[in-house]
Amino acid sequence: MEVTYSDRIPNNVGLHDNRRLQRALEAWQPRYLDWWHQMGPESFDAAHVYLRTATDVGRGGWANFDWVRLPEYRWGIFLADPEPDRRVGFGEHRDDPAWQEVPGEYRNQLRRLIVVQGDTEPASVEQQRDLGKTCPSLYDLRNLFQVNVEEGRHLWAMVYLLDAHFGRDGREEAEALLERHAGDADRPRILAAFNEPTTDWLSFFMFTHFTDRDGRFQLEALSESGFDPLARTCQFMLREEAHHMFVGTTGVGRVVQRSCELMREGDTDDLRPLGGIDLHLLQKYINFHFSVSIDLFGGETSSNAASYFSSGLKGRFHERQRSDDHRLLEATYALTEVGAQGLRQVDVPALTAINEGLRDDYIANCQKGLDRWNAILAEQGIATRFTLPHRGFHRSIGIFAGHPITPTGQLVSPEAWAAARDEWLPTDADRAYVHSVMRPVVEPGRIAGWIAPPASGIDDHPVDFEYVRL
Ligand code: BYC
Repeated sequence: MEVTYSDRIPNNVGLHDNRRLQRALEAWQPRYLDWWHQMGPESFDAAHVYLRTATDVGRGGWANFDWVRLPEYRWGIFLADPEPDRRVGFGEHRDDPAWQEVPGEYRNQLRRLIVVQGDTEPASVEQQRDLGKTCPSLYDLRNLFQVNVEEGRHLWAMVYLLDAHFGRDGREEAEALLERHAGDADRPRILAAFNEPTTDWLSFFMFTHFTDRDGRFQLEALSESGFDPLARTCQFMLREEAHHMFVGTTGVGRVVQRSCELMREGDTDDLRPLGGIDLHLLQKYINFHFSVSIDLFGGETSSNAASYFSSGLKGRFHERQRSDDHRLLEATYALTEVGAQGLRQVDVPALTAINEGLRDDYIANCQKGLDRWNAILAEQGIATRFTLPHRGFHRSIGIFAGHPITPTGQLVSPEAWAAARDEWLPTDADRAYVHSVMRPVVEPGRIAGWIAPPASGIDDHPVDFEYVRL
């Protein structure tokens, strides 16, 4: 697919030959830029940021590094190259040619999936709007902006699908994506986790580790879609997404590293007098961000998810690499649910448990991050280990919602849960403390005292490179 980079909207979807679509997107572009000005990173419009920009989908083309002012970033529309003779990989239409146009009977479902996916992208930029003012280093500031501009591009990816394939209601949905806002009392974002503010950098690193990882797994499932333009869009988004999770996993890892150093230097677990973040506080942040993020997978059993799968719209993680019938006509799934005596397992049709299966794959992948953080603790000779809480802990969606389940998976009385809550989840005082150590550090090569420097810089530059020229 040829890339046109000189157009007002860089793209490899042949916009030039589709006047109607080009007009629709060019009409949306100034609204997007207004939204970016009002809701995107505050106070950094004039800064020159060392960013990567996609100019092509091929090797070498999608990561061009250069100095860019944020509002001048070239947000483009890029789909991964088509796969010749691609077929629907699962569900009732398995082995039919993949759809290039929206199948009429699935139009509403498909639009809903694209809108939910699209809604999260600008939401995260809104949530992170104020973070630049308290960056721990220029390296981190640059990474924040890289994540932000790419979430903006992912919004473009979904808006392209809406405009190209859903006519008038697609255009209306594209407008609405700029009208809902994270945490807005009247017009909030669709999914709950995208209405929580991200006001400190520890939350940002946790968010990019846990919540962006939900993004990865949802995009993986959508990249299996029988609707080929959606699959190809998501395939390309996934390349960019990897860096976002890298920012989170290494960011938390650097905090762990610094906390260990402070513990050894001060011979104490109490790091607050030293301006550090103690391990118990980190565990509380893990508990919070993990539980909020697993809510994003929806109900454990869901007729919506079953129908997305049967219709060929949204597959499972690595659908093509699985060796079953890809229809789930007979399969069952051992689901954990809440019984009168505690948690128990029941067999349910696997088709209804699609969300839970994706949540399983996600949880296994989250654990890898914890293993890395625990390896840092081990290297530093610290005996504490981080753990993921039980999937039933602190849930608001699905069968566990509102049940008093401890991080180790015990069903306890509501009173016992409430009494222990502050041991498990960040308190207002914890958050206030984290805020108090968030002071901006903007001299090249310098770093805040609560986090270790990164192991290496970006694009082969040293860590003390001036990644943002303020
Ligand atoms: N909060 O049938 P159910 C990302 C709603 S993140 C509020 O169990 P379903 C990113 C649900 O919408 C990835 N509401 O759910 C990360 C439904 O409402 P409707 C985003 C919720 O449909 C970081 C009702 O409850 N992409 O990319 O099986 C930075 C019944 O639910 C929640 C996607 O999510 C919730 N947590 O599954 C930037 C992929 N959960 O429709 C970006 C597309 C459920 O009856 N979305 N509800 O009014 C989907 O596949 C599905 O919509 C969901 C829900 C998996 C989210």
